[in-house]
Amino acid sequence: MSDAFRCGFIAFVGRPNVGKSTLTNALIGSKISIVSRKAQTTRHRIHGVLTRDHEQFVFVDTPGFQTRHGGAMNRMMNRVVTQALAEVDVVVHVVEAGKWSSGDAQLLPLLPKGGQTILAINKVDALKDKNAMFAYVGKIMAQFPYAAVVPVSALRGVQLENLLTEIGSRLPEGEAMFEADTLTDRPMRFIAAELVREKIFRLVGDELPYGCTVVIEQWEETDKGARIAACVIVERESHRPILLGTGGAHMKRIASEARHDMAELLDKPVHLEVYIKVRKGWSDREGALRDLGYE
Ligand code: GDP
Ligand code: MG
Ligand code: K
Repeated sequence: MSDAFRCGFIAFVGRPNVGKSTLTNALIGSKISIVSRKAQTTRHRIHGVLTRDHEQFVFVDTPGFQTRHGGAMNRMMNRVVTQALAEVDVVVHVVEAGKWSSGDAQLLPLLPKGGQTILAINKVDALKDKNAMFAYVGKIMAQFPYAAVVPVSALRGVQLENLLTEIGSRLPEGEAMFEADTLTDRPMRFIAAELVREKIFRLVGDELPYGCTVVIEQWEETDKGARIAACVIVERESHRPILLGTGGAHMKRIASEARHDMAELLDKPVHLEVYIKVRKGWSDREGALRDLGYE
């Protein structure tokens, strides 16, 4: 293997409760290191970045797999997931040692088969019969051509280095995409704004002809929680009711979903206030941009 620096996107997938969150958090560490983007844009939502001497691991969130919707919706979800997974460099399929259910099997058709999918068998600490592991692995390997298999315990921190090595060796050679360790709140503010924008786009994107800009105007964070205020800037007065929805229903939903995501990202309760400002033709004016915190 060459000494070249490697950098790429990694997605963890698996049915609920296998330990995906615990595992990614154990790998990334508790600190959120999402930082100024050096280059390249991504459609993925970034969960966290781990930078080491020879690799930068960019862990991304993929759309949820578990859906209770029927046929057509399911097919569409699957298409979205398949597409998202095809765009990352390494997929880690997380399963639970000794347990294999239909929820695990359902994922198999969606996983990329080009040698970039790794099987992580989590919770080995909880496995009673260690000898059963061999048969368990054999059964799974017969169903999918995984590039590597790594038994781990996210909870106890077992074999995590090994998992990182397997992932790292499959990342493409290339420069780091993110600054290594600038832990300011600026990138977090940027991400928070993006979260609000994403919710707006999903809910009323079709109806907002000029889109909108989201600016985080207040950010107060303690160990116990965060108080965040986001201002949505639209071009015209007529865009305000579109954003609000009947009885403010759209805005409530946007704020509630964004708040949920922010709380998960920051790992603490979030109080989020979202309000709308109309600023005609603001995007044309450089001064206005500076006022709004854009350099
Ligand atoms: P996710 O739904 O896949 O994100 O799963 P979570 O990370 O939320 O974990 C689900 C449950 O499994 C939690 O109660 C975790 O504490 C537990 N868990 C995660 N990893 C391990 C592990 O390595 N060993 C054991 N014994 N429990 C684990
Ligand atoms: Mg989770
Ligand atoms: K998350």
